[in-house]
Formats: sequence, C-alpha cells, structure tokens
Amino acid sequence: MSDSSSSERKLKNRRQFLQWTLWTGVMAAAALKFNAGKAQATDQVKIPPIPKLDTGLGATFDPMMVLRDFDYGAVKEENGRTVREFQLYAHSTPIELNSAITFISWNLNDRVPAPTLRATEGDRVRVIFHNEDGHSHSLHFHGIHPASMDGIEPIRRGKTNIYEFDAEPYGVHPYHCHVAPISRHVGKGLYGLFIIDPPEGRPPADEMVMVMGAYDLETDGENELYAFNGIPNYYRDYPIPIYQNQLIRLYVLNMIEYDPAVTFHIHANLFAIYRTGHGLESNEESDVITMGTAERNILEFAYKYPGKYMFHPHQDYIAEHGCMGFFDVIAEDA
Ligand SMILES: [Cu+2]
Repeated sequence: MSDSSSSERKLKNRRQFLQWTLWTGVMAAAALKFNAGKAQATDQVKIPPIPKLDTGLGATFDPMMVLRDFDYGAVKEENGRTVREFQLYAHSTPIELNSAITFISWNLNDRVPAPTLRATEGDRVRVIFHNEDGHSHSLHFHGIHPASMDGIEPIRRGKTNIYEFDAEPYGVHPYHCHVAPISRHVGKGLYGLFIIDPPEGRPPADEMVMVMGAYDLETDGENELYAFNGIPNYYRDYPIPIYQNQLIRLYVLNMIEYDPAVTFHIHANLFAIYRTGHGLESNEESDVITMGTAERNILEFAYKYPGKYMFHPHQDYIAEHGCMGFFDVIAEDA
C-alpha cells in the first residue's frame, strides 16, 4: 500500500472513529436516560474519567469505549409491548492490531467486537441487519427463539434481513455470523454480546464487557494474536481505571476460534461467578474460570486496595500474544 493511500485510509478511519465516539456518547447518554428509574440505578455508580487516548493506531473504534458501551436500541411501544430496534451493518474494515500489523476485519458497525446489544427479558427485539460487505453473512443469536429466526441462512451482499424475537431467557448471550466456514467468519470479527437483563434488574455496579477474540493472521487454522475487545495488549498499555471498593460487573465472553478453551484470571482478588449470567445468586467464587468457545459469564468483584492489577488467561502463550490487561484501582479518597 502506498504512503498516500495509507494516510488517506488513516484519515478516513480517524473520521469514522470521531463519528463513532460522538455516536457512542449520544448512545451512552440515551442509555442512562432510559435507565433512569429502572432497577439498574446507574446514578449510584461512579465511573472514573475515561482518558482521551491517542494510540497512534488508525482504529475505527476504541476498546476503552467498547468497555462500557451498551446499545439499548431505538425503543418503541407496539401493542403495549416494548420493542427495541437495532441497526447492524456488516462491513470489511482494516484494523491496526499494532504498529506493524493491519488486519482486514469482517465486522458489524466497524468494530470488533460488534455492538453490545441490550434488552430486558420479555422485550421484543428487532435486529435490522444490512449486509453492506462483499460476502454473505448472517446473524445467529444464542437464547430462545423460533427456527426461522436462528440466523443460519446466509444473507447475500447488499441484502437486508430482519431478525425478530422475544428477549429470553435473561443472561449473557453471544451473537455471531453463522456462514461457513464459521471459524473464518468469526475469526475475522463477526461476533458480539447480547445481554438480556432480568426484569428486576441487578444491583448497581460499574458494568463492563470483556470479549476475548483472536486473529489467525496466516490463515493456517492457528491464532497468532489475541485480544480483549478487539485490539491486542490494549489494556496492558492503557489500564482500565476503576474505583476501589466499588462493585465491578464484568460480562465476559470467549469467542476465540481454534483454541478449544481459555481461562480468565484476575490478580489479587476473587470474583463471584454467575454462569451464563443466568441466575441472580452466585454460589461460586474463584480467581480463574475456564470457558470453551462461546461460553460467557458474569463475574463480580471489588478491589480492596488501590494499585494496578493484571488480568489475563492463564494460558500464558495467549496472554503473551495479546490477551493481557490491567485494572488501575483508584483510591476512594483520590
Ligand atoms: Cu459471515
């Protein structure tokens, strides 16, 4: 790629990134507004200031924004029911995984992972899928729905398809492309989280998503790089600020192809485990949890002492190739 086309692309990516950041801000404000008065009392949660980062990478998204970005959809009332309408666009977008490696991702809304969709159990969910990519793709949601909405039929390029179903059961579900070879479509970045909240909500917490993915750069059925929320080593280089003694609720998903399972481990603490996010009582605590591909959990913890604490899979090869991060615990009185 010539220098001029590379810098044009960077400019375009930065423009998209700025638009995306703006959009994210609007969505976050909308989400907070919509949540007002609901069981999830977001006003009781203090979110540390999010640093403005200039990573030098020409990314169309910022993993620091992905963390706390929840898409509640456009909310409508139809026949006395809450309907949440989501717009998803399949694209091919270059992502700079580090200063040396650019990867052509297949993605939704120019980001990997895809937007975190969020509804409450019993809502009607309407996902409008625009395939603007050059390949056929589909959206397959985990959860309970009719066969006609299972998303295994390819949607050809240029076509739009509507997936509509009731949000059930409450919990944490993945959604992803289901066009063969699925390992390639998922490995290229077509996956995200679909959170269904219980009707009664959950206690206030600083909520974040942590999606584990991988990149098979050599197309040899093995991963060369791994990442939390899209960019390898991002939270190693830019630790996630959280407050001391405040409850953190982590929605963790493993979407790593080719490795049968990975673990997720946090340092100097234990977390309460809510398997598949299905259940309001935790009966298990650990500092490490094993997840096969597509497994996901809610993990809850708070840090007692300020400082920087690592999190990573305990498969050290995977940690050393991009799945590495830190929480930066800020003292309460800071
Ligand atoms: Cu696909």
